[in-house]
Amino acid sequence: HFLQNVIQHPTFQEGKVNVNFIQNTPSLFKIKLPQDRTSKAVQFLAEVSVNGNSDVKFKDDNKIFRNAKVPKFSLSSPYPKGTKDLLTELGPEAFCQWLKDEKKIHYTDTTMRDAHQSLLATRMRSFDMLKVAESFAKNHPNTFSMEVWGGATFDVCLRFLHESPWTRLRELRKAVPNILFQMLLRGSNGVGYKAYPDNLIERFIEKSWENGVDIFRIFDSLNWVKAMEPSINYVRDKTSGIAQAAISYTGDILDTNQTKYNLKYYTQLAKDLENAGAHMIAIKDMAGLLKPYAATELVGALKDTVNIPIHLHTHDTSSLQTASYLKAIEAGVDVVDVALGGLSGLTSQPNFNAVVEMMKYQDRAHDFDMNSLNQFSNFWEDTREMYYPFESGLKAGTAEVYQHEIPGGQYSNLRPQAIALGLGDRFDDVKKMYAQVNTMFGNLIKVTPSSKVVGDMAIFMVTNDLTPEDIMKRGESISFPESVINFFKGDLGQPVGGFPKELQKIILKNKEAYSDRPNAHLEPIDFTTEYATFKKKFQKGFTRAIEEEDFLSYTLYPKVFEQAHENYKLYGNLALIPTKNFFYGMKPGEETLIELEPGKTIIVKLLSISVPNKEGMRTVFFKVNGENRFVEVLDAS
Ligand code: 3PY
Ligand code: ZN
Repeated sequence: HFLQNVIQHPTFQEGKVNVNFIQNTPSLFKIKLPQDRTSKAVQFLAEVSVNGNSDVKFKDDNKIFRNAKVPKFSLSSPYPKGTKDLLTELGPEAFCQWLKDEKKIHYTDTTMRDAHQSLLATRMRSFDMLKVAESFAKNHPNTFSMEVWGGATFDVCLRFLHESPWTRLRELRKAVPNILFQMLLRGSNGVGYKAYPDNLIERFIEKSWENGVDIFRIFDSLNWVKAMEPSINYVRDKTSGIAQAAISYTGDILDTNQTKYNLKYYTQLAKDLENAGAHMIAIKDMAGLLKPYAATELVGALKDTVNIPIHLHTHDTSSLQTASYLKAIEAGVDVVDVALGGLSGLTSQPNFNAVVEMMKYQDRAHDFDMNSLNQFSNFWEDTREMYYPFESGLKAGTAEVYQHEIPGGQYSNLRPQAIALGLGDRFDDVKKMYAQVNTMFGNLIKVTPSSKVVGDMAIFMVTNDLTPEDIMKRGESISFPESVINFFKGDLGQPVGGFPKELQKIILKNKEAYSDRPNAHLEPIDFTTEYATFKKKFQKGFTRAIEEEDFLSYTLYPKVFEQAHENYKLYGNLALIPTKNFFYGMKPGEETLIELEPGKTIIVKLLSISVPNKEGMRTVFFKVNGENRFVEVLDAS
């Protein structure tokens, strides 16, 4: 807009610009923003049609999308009762007892969180989720829970999709009032990559519950119980939801040479988490390393150790994990995480539809209408087409995962990260280096954010052609990535068995390390004054009342929030734009419908796009609800 003002200014057009032109022409900074919702939406469509969406790194103009069909349901019929109703009726303790007594195997559907985080770099938009949510809730109320929030979705939702994660949660809750909602919480790291003040985590949990989360899956990226304890307590004290504490699984308990993370380590960890107040235990197999026979051992041992339900999570990177589910189910696991077929497999969760079929006619079978469940799989398979720029490129299961141990949720990000740094052809080296860095760092639990530290270091070493020996020999003169320095300082907590001392000295140089909780070093948030300051700063430009939830987003991700706010001022609520148009704009002759609010839909037809004029401006002509409109856009190419 600023550039448009410059180009259209008479001084500029007459060619009389001097060095002080910008400084002496304050009117250049008066940016006229489209005011009403329709104009904002049309402005966005014009810009993305001319310049593309900057998040889409390559576009296939010949791509044909299929129309994703929402499985049939009755708008007017009431929602069948589900687990959410049961939790409300029983409360968390009795609910967990009910679950333990259930003979049937239960299923958590991760489609709207981990599945797309792990396959499509977390880009799934609320628009597509909301299309199908009510239908799913009415057709499959016997689903144990839906993981719909947390992990990387919070950040990506704001940063790349320009949506409010809170609005997503609230809208989904309205559409699905009957099935438990689950979120992934990184303990003291919240939904971020670093430690946050305790009182921020506390408020975040309380607000997440108020907006619709029922089950909080709490983990720590180093399996440090001390770091999970506060979150477990906040869920217990501030909500009527379920505190599910996760043991993050790495290595192979069947390998007798691996003594660090053995069966005893995991059972003790589970016992400690039960003692810390967890209502349920999750086995969080983030990289998909829990092989079938190991699942028998682990689940069996955990069942003997704790008195609370066990929930198993895995990623099918190797393609072996359905077998692990079978063994875990035989060993008495209570719930398993699955994703609807179209978004399952590989770095995502095992296939919901196939696992239900596997259990048919067996003692622990859980009845699902397969015809309907398959339609939901097809919905996602068709919808997925629109997200093609974000596919990870992995085409088949890979047993390499047992060597590199890269979490499924990281894999789909690490590849684009490597490509962006010019290491596209060296991704094999990055994977190998990831394993070497893990060994150098003392064999870590690798899950967000500790996995990011290992990834950052691997990329740093490959980029600079460094070997582990180089680091040990000449590390004193190397400046390491910030995330690596902070990690060795203790900013993510303490790893099992401590830090490798020699390497810690090399990396920290003169910096002091500490070993208590990182959160203890952080000033608490002063909610009263900081929220008031925030409101003053941001209320202008919001077409709705600003809320404490916005303040929480800002406190967790200040820069990302500011950028999202700028976008909101320019384009309004982008979550309302259909996905195809959001990523690829419109072609001449194309028509789209935008529902600005229930009952208020605009019909937008793009008529034509002019060639650029001398200043590079294109005029985009539309028909909006039958009326002609045009928008000028600077062609940035
Ligand atoms: C996350 O923290 O986002 C994860 O999915 C970890 O596995
Ligand atoms: Zn996962």
